[in-house]
Amino acid sequence: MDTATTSKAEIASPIQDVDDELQQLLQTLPEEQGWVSGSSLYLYQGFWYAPHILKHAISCQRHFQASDSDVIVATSPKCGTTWLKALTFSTLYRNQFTRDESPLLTFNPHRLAPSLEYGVDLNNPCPGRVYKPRLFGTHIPYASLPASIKDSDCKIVYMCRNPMDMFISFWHFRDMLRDESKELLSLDEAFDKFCRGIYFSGPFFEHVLGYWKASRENPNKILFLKYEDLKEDISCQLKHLAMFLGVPFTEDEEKGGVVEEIANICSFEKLKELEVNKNGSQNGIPYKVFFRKGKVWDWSNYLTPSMVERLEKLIQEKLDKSGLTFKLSSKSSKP
Ligand code: PAP
Repeated sequence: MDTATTSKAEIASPIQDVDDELQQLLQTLPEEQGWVSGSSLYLYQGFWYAPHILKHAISCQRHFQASDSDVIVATSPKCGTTWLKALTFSTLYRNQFTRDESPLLTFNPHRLAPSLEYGVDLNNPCPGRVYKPRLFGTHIPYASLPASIKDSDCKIVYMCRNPMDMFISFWHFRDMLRDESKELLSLDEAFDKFCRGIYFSGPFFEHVLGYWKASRENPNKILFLKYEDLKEDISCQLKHLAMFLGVPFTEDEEKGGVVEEIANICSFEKLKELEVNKNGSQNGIPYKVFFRKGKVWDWSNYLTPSMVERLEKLIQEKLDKSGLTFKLSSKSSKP
């Protein structure tokens, strides 16, 4: 893999046309109150968006041109996006820097694998240099991805997480980001909205199933990963990821501990303690909010038995016959 310097001739994301239409479009879309007072969500193509994200998502749908070599890290929010970006970046470009010079030590993973629907500058996606192949992130559901992503040979790595932990992570995330003058829905109220699919990027099951089905139809294009599996055996999952990306670890690399080095530098404990992630920020979002606990099954500290029952029923109903299961505790694999 080579690197190239920034070329201004590459496509920019022309947001102006969408800006002009957005207000009119919003008036035609179903609207719901978000989880924080004063915020609104709009239903576009079956999924809920905040207006500023919808604007970029539509622009991306219209203008983003994927290359066959691109890699897209796709997730539903709070399913391990930051972790997967770090792992994919470190695996793809591992021969371009030594471990102690890794850009991850000075840049948050969201800077190194910018998200399409947050207004990425395609002329200058990464700090300092353009890595090839290009690496982007997205929360856009499979059905709404730009046609060029679906039609090209670019690869998609999707990661999901059990919906109970995802919900708890998201509720805390909204709390950490909230302006002090705004109120967050109670856990009960937010849970009800979550179960009805109303949060940015929801509904959860439709998001996950869109990528799940696509990955079953085209396993060479879409790799489907689960947060819990990475927690259980990161080395095995990293090797799988590298193989899928077409950059398998060599025998020498495996013997030399490269897999473990990457797992280590991308670990929650390591990333959380870096200066950039403790004190840095991007677009007004402090990076520290992306590193809360990094644990599996934290939901058991928050959800009541009736909440668990409601979500378990939903899991069963939505995933029935899909072949997709979630590990909800150290013992179970549901449905
Ligand atoms: P995003 O989709 O908004 O980018 P994302 O990175 O998916 O967010 O969510 C953060 C969650 O991933 C947090 O989970 P928690 O609230 O349950 O703690 C965060 O702690 C966890 N996380 C971040 N980095 C890592 C990592 N390196 N390893 C494991 N989990 C991580």
